[in-house]
Amino acid sequence: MKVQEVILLIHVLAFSTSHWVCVQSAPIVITRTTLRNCISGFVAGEVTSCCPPDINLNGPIVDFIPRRDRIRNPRLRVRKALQCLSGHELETYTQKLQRGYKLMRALPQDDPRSLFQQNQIHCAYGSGAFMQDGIPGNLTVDIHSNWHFLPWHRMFVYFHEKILQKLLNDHKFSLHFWNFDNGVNANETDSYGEHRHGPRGCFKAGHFFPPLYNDNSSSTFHVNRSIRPFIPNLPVDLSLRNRNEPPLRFADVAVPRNREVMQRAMAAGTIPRDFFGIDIKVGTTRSIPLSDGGSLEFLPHNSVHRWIAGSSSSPATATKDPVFYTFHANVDRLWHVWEKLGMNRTAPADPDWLGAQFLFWDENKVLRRIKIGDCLNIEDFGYTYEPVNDANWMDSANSPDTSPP
Ligand SMILES: [Cu+2]
Repeated sequence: MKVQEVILLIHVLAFSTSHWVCVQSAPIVITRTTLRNCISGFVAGEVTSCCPPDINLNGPIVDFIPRRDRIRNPRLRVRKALQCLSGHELETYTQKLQRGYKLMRALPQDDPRSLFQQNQIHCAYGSGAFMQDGIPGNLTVDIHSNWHFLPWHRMFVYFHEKILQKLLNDHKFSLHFWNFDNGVNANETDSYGEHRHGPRGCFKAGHFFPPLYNDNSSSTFHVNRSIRPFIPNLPVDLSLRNRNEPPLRFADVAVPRNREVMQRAMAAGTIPRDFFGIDIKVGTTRSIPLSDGGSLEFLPHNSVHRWIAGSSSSPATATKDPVFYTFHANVDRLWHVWEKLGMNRTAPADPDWLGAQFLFWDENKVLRRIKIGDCLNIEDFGYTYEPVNDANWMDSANSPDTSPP
């Protein structure tokens, strides 16, 4: 064999080897078998028990069709900033939200739409209760600290919102968001320079715990939180790395620090891993270090969980608190805002991310199968976000004490 032929053969072998490796890699796909094989999970030092009841595992599995909502209702629903609601609109929204959670709490515990089961599904996906199908080694699935985080939570909040719509008999109901990243009041905008999206939308600081969720006589209340949400005029602290840190950081300290955290989280762009987190595929072990998550998940998302504390500190219990869903609507919005910032900020093109599939129960208790590749455009779900001084933190300078470890 001539030298050139040997070189050619090496190239062919190398190509087919890399191709073979490529064919072997596969996205995480959750099936009915995954749900049936659910085991006890383990998270935050505790064993969890959050598998779905058998009663919910039969019945059809229906594919989520992107744009179906859009075709039925061409007008996009608008998820608004809670701090910008006022007057009649605030009154109506408060009544609806409280009624929605009252009904959700009153559903039987084995109804997948009950608040109890909404927490169970997040717990199961987030505590290693689901194992990867069809491979040896009992490898588990996780939706935190990796690239599943943003799309999985987009889907979860979407189905949660559909359940509220069904319970309220109002298909136009939108789950408004806690605009925790926005510490700029209208009368303060000048001191922070120009705004990227121009003077439209709501300009009001949204960094206080939403009062709508703090009324202890209402269904939107949750008892197991730290004292922080109850302290008047205390902004959320997006730089919180330890839930036991002293609770008091008033606006003069918190606002510049929060802006730095936001700027750092959203500046990530050219490498999808930085914003979305590490990849997890079939055969990849569950990622435990929090720092494996993307920049938006790491800080500010994890810090808001720590700041609320109590149930919010663990994936096994965080979704018992109705504030979780408005908080995560804002995380979802920030992913959307990040894409609008441009400059190579695009989603991963890896087929093992795009092809990953999850199962959720919809508003009719039907299991729905949804792929990450079908959830990249919020308008396909029929909703959009109110512009609210988006990205006002992009002009913030970084300081060393908010940098990741
Ligand atoms: Cu979560």
